[in-house]
Amino acid sequence: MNDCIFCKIVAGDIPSMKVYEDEYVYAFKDINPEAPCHILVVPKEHIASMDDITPENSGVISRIFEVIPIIARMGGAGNGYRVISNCGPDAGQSVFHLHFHVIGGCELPLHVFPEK
Ligand code: DGP
Repeated sequence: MNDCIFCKIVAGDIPSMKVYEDEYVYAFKDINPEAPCHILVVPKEHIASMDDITPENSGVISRIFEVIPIIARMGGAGNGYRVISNCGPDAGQSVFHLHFHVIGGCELPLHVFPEK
């Protein structure tokens, strides 16, 4: 995708703080971290969101979940972490290249709406 910021990061056209890379997966530090460990894990292939996972492209999703525990430990979240993928406008997805936030490195609030 010509205008996709994460495709450009995967290609090395935009710099990133790489944490992990293999043939199918790229992981890098979020530019706006919300915890001591905040890493984005993306398929190298452009998939816009979770809504666009199909039987043809889903192999990379299992690969992502195989390597997330390694990536979390590399990022300093060995004591626990959370994986989030925002999908669509109500979830606040701002970059339309599928990505999984791996967040940890501290004790995380249990609830999406902490005031509840
Ligand atoms: P989401 O709201 O789930 O679509 O999250 C997108 C995340 O991507 C957000 O936490 C900030 C991050 N981000 C956006 N642009 C860049 C960038 O150019 N570099 C890095 N490292 N992260 C970015």
